[in-house]
Amino acid sequence: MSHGSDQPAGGRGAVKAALDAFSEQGIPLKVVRSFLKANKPEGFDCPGCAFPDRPGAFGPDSCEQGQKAIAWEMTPKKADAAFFAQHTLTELRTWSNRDLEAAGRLTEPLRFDAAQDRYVPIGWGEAFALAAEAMRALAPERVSFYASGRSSNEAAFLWQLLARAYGSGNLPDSSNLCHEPSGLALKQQIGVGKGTAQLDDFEAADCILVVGQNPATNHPRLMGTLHAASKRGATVLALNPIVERGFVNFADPKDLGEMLTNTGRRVAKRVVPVKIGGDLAALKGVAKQWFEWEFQGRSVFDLDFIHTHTQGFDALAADVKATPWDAIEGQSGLPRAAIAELAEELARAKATLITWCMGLTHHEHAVATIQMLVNLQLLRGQIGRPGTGVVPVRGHSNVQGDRTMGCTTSVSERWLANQEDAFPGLRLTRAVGLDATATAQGLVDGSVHGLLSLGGNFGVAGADAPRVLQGLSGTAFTLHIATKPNRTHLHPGRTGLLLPCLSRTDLDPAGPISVEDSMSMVHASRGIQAPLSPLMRSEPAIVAGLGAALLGEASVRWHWLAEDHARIRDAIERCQRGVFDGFDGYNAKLQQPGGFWLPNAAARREWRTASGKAQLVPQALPAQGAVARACAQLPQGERAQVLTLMTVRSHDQFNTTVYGQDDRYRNVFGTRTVVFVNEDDGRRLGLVEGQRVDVEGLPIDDGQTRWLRGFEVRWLAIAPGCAAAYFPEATPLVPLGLVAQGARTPAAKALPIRLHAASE
Ligand SMILES: Nc1nc2c(c(=O)[nH]1)N[C@H]1C(S)=C(S)[C@@H](COP(=O)(O)OP(=O)(O)OC[C@H]3O[C@@H](n4cnc5c(=O)[nH]c(N)nc54)[C@H](O)[C@@H]3O)O[C@H]1N2
Ligand SMILES: Nc1nc2c(c(=O)[nH]1)N[C@H]1C(S)=C(S)[C@@H](COP(=O)(O)OP(=O)(O)OC[C@H]3O[C@@H](n4cnc5c(=O)[nH]c(N)nc54)[C@H](O)[C@@H]3O)O[C@H]1N2
Ligand SMILES: [Mo]
Repeated sequence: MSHGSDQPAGGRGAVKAALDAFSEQGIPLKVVRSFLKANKPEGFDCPGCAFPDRPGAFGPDSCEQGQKAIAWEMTPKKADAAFFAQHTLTELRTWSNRDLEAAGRLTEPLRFDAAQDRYVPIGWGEAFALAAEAMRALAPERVSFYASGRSSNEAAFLWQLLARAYGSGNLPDSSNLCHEPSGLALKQQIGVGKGTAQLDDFEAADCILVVGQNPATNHPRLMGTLHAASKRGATVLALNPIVERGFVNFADPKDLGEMLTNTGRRVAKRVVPVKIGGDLAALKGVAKQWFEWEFQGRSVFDLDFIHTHTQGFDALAADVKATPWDAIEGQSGLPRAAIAELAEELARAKATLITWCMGLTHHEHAVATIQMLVNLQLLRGQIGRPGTGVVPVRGHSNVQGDRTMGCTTSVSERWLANQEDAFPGLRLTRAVGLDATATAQGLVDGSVHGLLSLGGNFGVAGADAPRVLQGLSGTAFTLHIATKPNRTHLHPGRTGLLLPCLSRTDLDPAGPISVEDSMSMVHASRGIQAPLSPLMRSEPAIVAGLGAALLGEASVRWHWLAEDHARIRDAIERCQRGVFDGFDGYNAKLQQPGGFWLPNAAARREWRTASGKAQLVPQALPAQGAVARACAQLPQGERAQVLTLMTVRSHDQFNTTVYGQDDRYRNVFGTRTVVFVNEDDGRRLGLVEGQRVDVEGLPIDDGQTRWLRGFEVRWLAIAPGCAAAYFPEATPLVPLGLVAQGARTPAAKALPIRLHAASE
């Protein structure tokens, strides 16, 4: 094999993969230079992820997955009326996720024709009139407005305005499926639901702990930052059931020496192989070790900080003390010595950053785990100083901005009142509506009658995909604003519209849009390529067209606003007063290279919590997780067969957009229907590598067994008892009711499974 397991993550392989993506899409090399504009002040915001830019950096401050996203967006291929005339929806439903999106960009508005079982062309005016008619026939509280995190602040602002003015508070978003637990945990503890660090902090930290995250695959720009940190002598640590290759062998595509020799270096000093779902125990173990050292006279805590800035120390101390080591070892899967080593590394550091991603949030006890992680930072005063902080690394490039713009079920009264003042005569509903899980449940039980989506692939991205898709087909109304066809679009309601929008790379006559990254930097983004068809419209223009048709222009001058994005920003500035700081002079500040930072009170050690202090919160170890509950239903003798499965990503996909079938970093080529297990577990269970198996998802609470058929077994360096398969292929295993407590994010990373020799 040319791509052996000794190849570094990143490096030449990453550059080649990115270039291949452009040539596969038939994009000439001169256009490839356009990606040099990605994440530059004069260019477009990379649609790849939400990790911030290095201001003023020279060269392609982008990465393999960003470049793939750009190549797929800039493709000359069209999924136009001719394409849809050739294929019925019944036929398209047999296509793979990859083939659907590989069909190309949507270029004209389409309407579902049930008699033909096809999408057929419709004019924009007619489409808006049809939508307005369908929506007027529905009760607004039965209609949901989903937002995936790729859109702009401007589109997101109009989206939530439209939903609430129509009378629906149902604003599910991809954050419900993603970092919801992080926002919730942080808001309660430090008063703001966002990360506290900035990019400079990565240069000042002497220790960076990366928890439940695979940055080589999913945030290559963070990987470059970690690589640089380790090179200057900072300690990088990972807590992860998989020894992901990027941690142990990574070559930075921007490091000429490493590129010439194609050699990587070890980035993480330690990869601590915690059991899936065992992080709360592991982090609590670190706290317990620190308390023991303090008790023995070694100074680990920042007592001044604890005294001045926190509340809850005694309760946390009592809780940690009462938690026995054997419970910590059992749940984390880590021997005490490994926990002590981690505790030692962190205790030694003067400035520690902790980042995390889906490995923490996709669990029933996600909020508790994140709070334990924040407890660790608070105990040592590691928030609000250079080189310190808590960093939930967001996924979608503007998912944080969507939230700031009010695309969420519950917002402040001030935000709503400001909008009513800004648009005289406007009335917005105060209803706290349905989130993503509630919307999916409503689609399954028939209580949600309409779904509109601003991007995303709602039917596939949530839990229990087959049932949700079936529910969508039974609705009265669906409307999707999208760049590419996907599976959700193939399940239209009785009235079904599919509307093609411009993307980040497309030139937009209404001027630049703006986005907010994971570290609260708001900056402008301008497209560079003429749209593939004059019939494509910007997202704000589509939302405005819908608003005008449904609600008229008396209060909100929808069309006037959408003609110039600066007008929408003026409205946002006005509505943000007293809501989120930092939007004064929005249009002017957007001209600054790199944009502007939305101040974060916690980063200044101002705690906007009820007590005015940062909260140390005791967290009991989870008593009966999903795997334990499922095992309890099995005869004693069969319990040892059960593995805990997590759904993960490869570098050859962006969520449900599958670019290709390879995962170089896990030695998988040409397939995605694989299930990874530890070799010892595999042999114990009588499996051989390469064998075909059926994956049995054990019933959790709802009595339903779920199956994946014909998956291939692969060995991987993964903690004992753990297994992994790719999202979205393994999504049918995720039960709709299994969610993070409090946040209701699907718990897609701790599924009890058994493997059986394939039935056919
Ligand atoms: N190439 C690419 N980039 C992406 C995306 C993509 O699909 N493709 N998606 C974007 C989005 S929306 C997001 S949210 C991010 C996702 O970024 P990640 O969170 O890095 O994505 P996942 O592949 O879901 O990775 C989960 C990681 O957590 C680990 N993990 C799973 N369960 C546990 C656990 O219980 N404990 C611990 N400690 N670790 C665990 C897995 O081993 C894996 O390394 O990436 C963004 N960037
Ligand atoms: N089992 C399992 N399920 C998961 C996860 C997991 O790890 N495991 N991860 C979860 C996470 S973290 C997330 S964020 C969600 C993601 O859920 P979503 O955001 O709903 O899904 P995506 O796959 O990102 O959406 C892709 C679609 O967005 C559209 N699109 C792309 N760019 C644009 C644009 O610029 N504008 C518009 N209007 N449309 C655009 C295209 O039509 C494309 O088909 O999935 C979640 N689901
Ligand atoms: Mo995400």
